[in-house]
Amino acid sequence: MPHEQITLYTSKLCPYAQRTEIALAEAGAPFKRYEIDLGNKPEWYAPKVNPASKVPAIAYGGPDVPPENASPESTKLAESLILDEFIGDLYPSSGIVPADPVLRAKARFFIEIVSIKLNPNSTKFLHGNPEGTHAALLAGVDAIQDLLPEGVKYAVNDQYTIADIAFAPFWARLNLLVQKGIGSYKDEERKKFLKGLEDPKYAKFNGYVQRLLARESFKSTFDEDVVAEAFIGRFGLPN
Ligand SMILES: N[C@@H](CCC(=O)N[C@@H](CS)C(=O)NCC(=O)O)C(=O)O
Repeated sequence: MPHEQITLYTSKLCPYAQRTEIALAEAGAPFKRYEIDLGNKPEWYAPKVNPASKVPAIAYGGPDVPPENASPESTKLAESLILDEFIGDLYPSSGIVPADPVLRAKARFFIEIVSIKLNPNSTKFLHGNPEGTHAALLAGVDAIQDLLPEGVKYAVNDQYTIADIAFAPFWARLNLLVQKGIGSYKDEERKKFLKGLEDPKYAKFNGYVQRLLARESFKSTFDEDVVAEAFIGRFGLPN
């Protein structure tokens, strides 16, 4: 299938945007990358690209124009999970959207659990919200580990899919910030979380996340220093 041009509007800081960058890397899709400064978004971005004014967004097709001047002839698409599936549909050989309906449903279910059971606890934890305890965060880890099949590499089987893509950027940021002590949590909570994760009962989860963070498409789209610096700006220097 011939592919039309893809322009990705993204930000190195944003876990949602990294999802789409990973999907494009997995697909080996050529694309133009445009970094949006989230603290000072260009005034053309909402009217010309994404009315919600968020990253990621894609301009697909249309003439080859500078990203600042997106053509009305290109299709504008947004929402990281939708973009990941779109890229998987354009590039089925990437395997990121499982062809098998059962595996596809499992991948989507995994994403749902990450969105409901882990990410909100992670945000609360980082912000020092009283509900964001180490125990709540570990309960999110439990929920994910329970979904991981035994003896396979990734969330649904040995194939790396949209499920893994959806989770990796969020885990990477939490892991980075907790390891570096960046966040509004109490240090005691941080230590309890890290100690809890060392429990051998999390061997399956820990093996899984190690594979996620070692994946080339993840590494090539994650700028640890930029992310850490931005969060220091938000939360202050580590204790
Ligand atoms: N549900 C959206 C969330 C995207 C999102 O919240 N992106 C943030 C950056 S991480 C953003 O662009 N924020 C800009 C703003 O809200 O003004 C997705 O999955 O793509």
